[in-house]
Amino acid sequence: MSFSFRGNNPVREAIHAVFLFHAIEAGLDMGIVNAGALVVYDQVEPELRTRIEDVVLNRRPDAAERLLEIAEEYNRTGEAEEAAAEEWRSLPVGERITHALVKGIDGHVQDDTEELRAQIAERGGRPIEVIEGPLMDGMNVVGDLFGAGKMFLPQVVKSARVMKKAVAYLIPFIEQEKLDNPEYATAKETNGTIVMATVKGDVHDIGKNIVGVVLQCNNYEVVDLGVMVPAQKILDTAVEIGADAVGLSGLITPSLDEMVNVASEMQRRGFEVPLMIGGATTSRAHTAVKVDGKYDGPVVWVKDASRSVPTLAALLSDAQRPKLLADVKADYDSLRERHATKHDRPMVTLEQARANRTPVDWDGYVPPAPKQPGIHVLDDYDIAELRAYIDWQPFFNAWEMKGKFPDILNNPTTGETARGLYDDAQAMLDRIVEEKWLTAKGVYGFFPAAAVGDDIEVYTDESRSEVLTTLCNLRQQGDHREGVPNRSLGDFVAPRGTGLPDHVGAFAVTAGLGAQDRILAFKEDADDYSAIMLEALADRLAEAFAERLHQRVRTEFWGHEPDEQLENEDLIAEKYHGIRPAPGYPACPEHTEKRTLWELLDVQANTGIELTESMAMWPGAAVSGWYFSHPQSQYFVVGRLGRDQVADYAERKGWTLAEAERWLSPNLGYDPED
Ligand code: B12
Repeated sequence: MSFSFRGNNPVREAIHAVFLFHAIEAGLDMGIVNAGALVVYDQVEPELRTRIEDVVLNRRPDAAERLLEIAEEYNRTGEAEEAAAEEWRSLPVGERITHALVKGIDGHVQDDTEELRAQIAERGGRPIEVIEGPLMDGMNVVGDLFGAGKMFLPQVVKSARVMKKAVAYLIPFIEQEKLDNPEYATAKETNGTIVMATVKGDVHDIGKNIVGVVLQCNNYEVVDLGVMVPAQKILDTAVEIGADAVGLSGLITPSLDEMVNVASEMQRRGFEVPLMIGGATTSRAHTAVKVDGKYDGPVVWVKDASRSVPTLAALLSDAQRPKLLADVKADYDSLRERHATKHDRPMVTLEQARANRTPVDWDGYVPPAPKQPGIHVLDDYDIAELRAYIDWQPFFNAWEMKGKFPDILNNPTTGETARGLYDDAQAMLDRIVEEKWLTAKGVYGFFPAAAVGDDIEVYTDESRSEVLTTLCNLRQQGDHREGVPNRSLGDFVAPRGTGLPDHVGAFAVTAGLGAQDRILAFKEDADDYSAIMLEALADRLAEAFAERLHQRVRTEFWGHEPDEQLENEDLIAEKYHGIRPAPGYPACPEHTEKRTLWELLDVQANTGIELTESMAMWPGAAVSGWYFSHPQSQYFVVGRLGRDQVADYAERKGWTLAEAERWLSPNLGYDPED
């Protein structure tokens, strides 16, 4: 039997909820339902629920007729609600604009802006008044609600889209007015101007973009220079436009040094404006210990988009600045003090750590031979397949939506926004797949290998007589309690001395090819919401690609777990044997190992993914790493390193000690200057 209900129909949602409830009761897999469209079973009105259950559970012969009967009534209610939803269209135009801004509705924005502009022009007013009046009033409401935690980031970004579209519509009129009346060519009134950039060598964009939109919503002028921006360009631009602040972003640890460099350059060039630091890899502690001392002007680490507005507002306000800076100074002083004692925590020598390696019994172990030895390219991988492997939790995190997925969809406070966001993501994914917005490419390979000390030798062929390359690994040096090993990735490959024919794998994948042009097009169309959404989805698909590929590696390509059968939740929970640590992640924090990986798999030629000088991958939506098949292999945190290991590592990499200390700086367990 089939029913057809229009649009986002309440009856259809209720049927979904009731059906799902009984399907789960019956032990059916949940993955088939679009959770974004769900209402909760308990919330379905009892009479409607009974009639749906009559159909779903086949309880009475006239069940279908009775459901259709009640559905008619609900449809009428739905229509009344829709009519009410459109009622705001009869408000005066100024109020309509405020309503559209607060609700993030961009469908009528051009018509309404034009109507208001014409009205204002008729009484001799100027187009800028549309911005300074109703648009700013609306954005102030948005800013206040966001600041008070009553509005959530996705809604704010949608509001910004309405604002930007209205402003984009007005710009030609404002420009024309300036030509007609040169005395009007004065600067726009804003709360201040900030130059923002992701530092040289880093490609991370999404966090900075979110912050940019939120600041713009609060009437700050944001000059966003994009990604991989050298210090000189950031600072030249700041001088050129008379910026009131500079904001830096970064995703990976090598960017931390570049931020220190920008701060030093600001000092050298005599800047005084505040420097704001943000991005996944940054921290209060790093800002306090490494950046703050390099620049005499204010240096403030900002946790997230919601903190960016009050922080910038305080930095630019003569009344609030002294207190903010005093608080920051007290906080940074205590962080520096704590950092100074950090090195006092006990560590063992490299020799002791090596003696406490992961106990693996190689006797009788039979290393699994790869089913597909050598290098394999995955050109244009099916994104429709990857979609099912998406881990949605980080997607909601990126949009600052707190709570666990999928519960977040039914959260009483945030559920509505979360569902809207999820529906928008699904709709965009449909288009990504159908219209081929993105191309996913990958390369993977398996190589004969053996552990030699902490490192892993990779051989040219199965004769294992010639070393092709060496993967350098670090080892934990914390003083662990009895029975807890000091691990290194090298522990998970059979040592050369065992003579066992073990292997190691490598991969690099991207789902970001083609993303940039479309992201730019969205930005040009004043649609940051879709631009950020696409970036977030490309990142999710890259991660899903890594997950799916690893699954196929375990079950087919290397084939060490041929019988594994896991659902997506189990994959996310890593309930399988074997690991895929990525250079930069805590078990292998040293980023230059990506160079070795690039050479081994000829990544650039095979996939188009490039490595920047800071070892970031471009396109940004990319993941690369190693495969280990041993059932005891596990993720761990290398943590702090002693001078002995850093010196040893420098020798193995053919580096000077200073070079090693630079690349390992976030992990140093000592101060190189001591
Ligand atoms: C999602 C994610 C990814 C995604 C997307 C990355 C991308 N293109 O941006 C994917 C899966 C592709 C990925 C890949 C990698 N990742 Co990653 N990733 C993450 C994760 C889980 C979340 C980062 C994120 O996007 N957060 C959401 C955004 C919105 O938040 P945000 O960037 O922090 O921005 C907010 C604030 O920081 C602040 N902010 C940001 N910028 C600015 C600027 C200013 C001026 C201000 C005021 C505020 C501000 O406001 C923002 C909004 O609230 C983090 C771990 C974590 N929990 O942070 C690891 C993490 C960042 N990744 C890491 C690593 C190592 C990698 C890889 C190198 C791994 C690899 N070998 O493949 C690659 C590198 C990718 C590349 N292109 O080079 C490390 C980085 C640390 C390090 N050792 O270098 C982390 C910290 C994980 C870890 N614990 O080791 N990653």
